Amino acid sequence: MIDFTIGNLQSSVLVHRHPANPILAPRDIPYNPAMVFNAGVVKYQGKYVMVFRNDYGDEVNQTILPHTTTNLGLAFSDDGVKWEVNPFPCWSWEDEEVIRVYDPRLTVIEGKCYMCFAVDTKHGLRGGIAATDDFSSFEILSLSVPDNRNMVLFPERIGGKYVRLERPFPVYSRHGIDRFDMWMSDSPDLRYWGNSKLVLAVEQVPFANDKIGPGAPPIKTDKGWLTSFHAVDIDSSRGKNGWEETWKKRYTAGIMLLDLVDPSRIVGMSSSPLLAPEAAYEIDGGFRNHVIFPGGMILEDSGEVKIYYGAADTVECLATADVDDLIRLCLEGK
Ligand code: BMA
Repeated sequence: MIDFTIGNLQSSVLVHRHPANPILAPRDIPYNPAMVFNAGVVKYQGKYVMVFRNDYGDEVNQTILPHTTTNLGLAFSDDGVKWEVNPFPCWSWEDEEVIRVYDPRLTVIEGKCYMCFAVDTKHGLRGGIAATDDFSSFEILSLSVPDNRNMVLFPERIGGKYVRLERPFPVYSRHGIDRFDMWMSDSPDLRYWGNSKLVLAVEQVPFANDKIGPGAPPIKTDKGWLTSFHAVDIDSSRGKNGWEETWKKRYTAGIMLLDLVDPSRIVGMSSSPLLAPEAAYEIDGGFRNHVIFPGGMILEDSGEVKIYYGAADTVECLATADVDDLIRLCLEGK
């Protein structure tokens, strides 16, 4: 039960929405799209590569909900802003047990590309990790037990181990309500995961009263691993706010710094959201308005950080910020 509401939230003045937003929308997709969002983005072999979530249905409009059928699409870019979409989806996993794969996150480690993803199965929600060379075939390396998702990989081994952030769904000890936190596990080979630790609890985030989860894969800075997360607050007075009958949640993006050597240790965190829903494409006309869901973060040589996020579960957007500003935000806690 939610015992307090969060109220009005604003984005940090240090982050800038790109004027080309939304940078990818259903109109850009050459096959059966309805909502194009929650993408993973990396720089790989000289190009920006995006794998995005495409939800589609037989009949899509604002009164008939999409049939939550999902595939993953692929797009390439030379500048990270203008995207060329491949003519076909790159992955939908056909298996008796699998309902759909969604919310991809990409990380390049030692020159190889890995994709974390969520899988709805008939027996629970699993977090997966796959390796790919060409974004058309994916070798599944590991699948968690239910319920876990929002996995992201760090872009290098730490202390010799691969490390991931993740978000399990602890129902029993959290009294069956959404009080979900961010965790971390490590692995010698990306297949076997253990040594799990709590990283950030939802009650440590002043702009969440519901749940949090990892956002984009962390980027390395000299002050720590710069890491985004999504934070959810519920206000039961919210009513219809999108295509569904009611949508009481709001998703914002937070930012924090994790220790370079022991990333389960938080070095600093901004006490306000980095991005809160404000732009028209975030608050109006979407499937679920007031949702910002970061899934990709790229540090450019210039110090610019590109932050890719799904908006309103309907389109994909880009915001930018200076890396030193983001570090300061975390260290000053504001
Ligand atoms: C979460 C996930 C995300 C989605 C968000 C808002 O639980 O399903 O894929 O963007 O809800 O609907």
